[in-house]
Amino acid sequence: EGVDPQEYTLIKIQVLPPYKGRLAELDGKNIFLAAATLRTETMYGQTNCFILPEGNYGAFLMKNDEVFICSERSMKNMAYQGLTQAHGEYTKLLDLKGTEILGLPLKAPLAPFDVVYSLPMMSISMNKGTGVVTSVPSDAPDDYAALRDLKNKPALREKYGITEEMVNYEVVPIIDIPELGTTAAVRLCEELKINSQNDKKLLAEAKSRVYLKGFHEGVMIVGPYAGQKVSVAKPLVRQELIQAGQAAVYYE
Ligand code: A2H
Repeated sequence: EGVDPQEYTLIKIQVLPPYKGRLAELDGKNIFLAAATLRTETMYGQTNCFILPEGNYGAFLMKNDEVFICSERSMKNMAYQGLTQAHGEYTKLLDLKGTEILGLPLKAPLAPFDVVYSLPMMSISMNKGTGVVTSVPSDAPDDYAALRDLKNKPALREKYGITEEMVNYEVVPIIDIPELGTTAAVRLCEELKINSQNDKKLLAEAKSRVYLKGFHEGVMIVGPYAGQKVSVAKPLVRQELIQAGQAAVYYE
């Protein structure tokens, strides 16, 4: 961990009932995958949510009797940030393996789809954020590469019980970046000939190229801030989601 605190936005991605498997024990409660993002203004382009299959997650009781699914490490931090029912304490309702929460139907705030799914991603670190990563393949090279792997590899889907329908989502153009266009992550993955989500070095290069340019020169092309710069839209979208109860502030 670095010295500077990282300020994330937790996006509350709702698990749609009826709950199956071990989640059925939580019937009647609102369950959310709590995804940590630095790019709140990109939530208009969500096509799925990523989970580490081998990761250890928990279902935790939060304020308003909501349930968050995330890493226990992040829940320990959340307990000191006013998100749980008692300061410094948290209640774990279930231990969950990543594989148990794949293929869930979800409703993601601001996404243009009625339902998206939780899918496997191998490069998730359980030591940062919540271990839950919301997927915006238009602007995040890692997300595009991982979604493309699932689309192109039936064996990978079968291994995790993912159907073709769960990955049948087109990239949504949401931000125009000079020279990189409206689906910058796709463009860079092609230019750098990134073959899969395992191409770590090339993905790091793609990320650094899209990230800074997107923030400073990107212009929103969807939503209420269409025509405005990303740097302007970001805090506004964030505030809106927090006020609507669809997101929360999270530091680590
Ligand atoms: B970002 P930093 Cl559109 N493991 O959100 C791997 N990646 C993780 C993670 C974890 N445990 N937790 C969060 N992340 C991702 C959107 C996005 C993101 C876009 C473009 C770039 C981007 C949609 N995915 O991040 O290491 C999350 O993906 C590029 C840096 O803490 C989160 O923001 O700086 C970002 O990495 C946090 O990365």
